[in-house]
Amino acid sequence: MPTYNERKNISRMVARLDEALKGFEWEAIFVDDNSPDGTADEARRIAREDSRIRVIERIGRRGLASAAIEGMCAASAPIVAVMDADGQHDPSLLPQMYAAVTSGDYDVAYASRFAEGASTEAWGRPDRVKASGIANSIARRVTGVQLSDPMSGFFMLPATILRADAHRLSGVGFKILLDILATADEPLRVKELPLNFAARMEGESKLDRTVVFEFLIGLYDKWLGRIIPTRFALFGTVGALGVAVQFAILWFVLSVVLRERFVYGHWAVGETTFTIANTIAALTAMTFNFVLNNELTYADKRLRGFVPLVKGWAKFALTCSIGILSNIASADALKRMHINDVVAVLVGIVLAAVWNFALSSKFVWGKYG
Ligand SMILES: Nc1nc2c(ncn2[C@@H]2O[C@H](COP(=O)(O)OP(=O)(O)O)[C@@H](O)[C@H]2O)c(=O)[nH]1
Ligand SMILES: [Mg+2]
Repeated sequence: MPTYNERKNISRMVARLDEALKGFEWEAIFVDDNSPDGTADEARRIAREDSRIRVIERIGRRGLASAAIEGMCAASAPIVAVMDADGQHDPSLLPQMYAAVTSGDYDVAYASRFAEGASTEAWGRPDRVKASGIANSIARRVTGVQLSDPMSGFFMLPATILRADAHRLSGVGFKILLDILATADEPLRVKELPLNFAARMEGESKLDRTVVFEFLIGLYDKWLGRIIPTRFALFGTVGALGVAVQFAILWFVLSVVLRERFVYGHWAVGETTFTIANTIAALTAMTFNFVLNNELTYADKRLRGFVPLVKGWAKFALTCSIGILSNIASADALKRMHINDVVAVLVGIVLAAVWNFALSSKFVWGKYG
């Protein structure tokens, strides 16, 4: 069970598992991303009295998919399941799932919110029901996985199948079941069970805000992630937005604030004014890139708090300034070799992007950065 701020739900979850799994030998692993509400402490408190309960506490990491993968890999049981810790997934389906995956007829069993006999009424979130429906149909088209609810987060499979593919799972954004199904070389035989998807017991959804973004990232990762790594694609997209920001600020300062005319591709200003305006624009664009990368590209390693943010920004600025030098130097060199100016500039940009990405992912958002 991946958890983030589920403190109040842990003991209820354990009690419900105990009830649902009477007659089974089981272990439950909570994979907590250092939740500020003390979820891990609560789980450890229970674990001290019940050795079937274990806790993996990850520091400086975020992410539902990677938490699920790590939890499953840490299990010693031959059959593993993933479920939410907030009570939305009914544990009484676990024995049916177990029967399916041990029958020899199925490789995976999962609980569908949209199968015949399932319901999402108690969820109380028609907006999310609709969003999930749309996401599911896109996911089916892209991955070719034909299930009524490939985005389900409640499933069971033999640990051997999971371990065989674990190194190829993307672990970002995507719903993990879909990832497993899309990654497997041989199509997996899937048993679908109808789920009455409940409202969460306590606390609030973490996925409401990011669900669309995470979904798009997940699709990209499966689609083109092997050609251009997802994180680099995000970094590059943010960088391209930064270009637009720089131009917008430059235009704002020169045309709007200073009311300078723009004729034949030039602002009618002195060199110093232009340099100052462009410096302001470049610094703003860089700060914009830093903030966006911190929010999106490195959401799982996000820097928080005033001091870490200022330090991160300074390191990002240093990285980018070296990137700029290599950008200009390489373009100059190519130009001297009589390569087309536009190509020379583009090569410079790509080189700088790779440099900035490689350095800032270690130096700004890296663990020891
Ligand atoms: N470890 C970990 N668990 C998470 C994270 N985000 C969500 N979860 C857990 O994943 C489960 C599903 O998340 P939830 O917010 O309920 O999503 P929703 O059901 O789609 O609204 C819950 O048990 C969450 O506590 C995360 O970043 N890390
Ligand atoms: Mg939930």
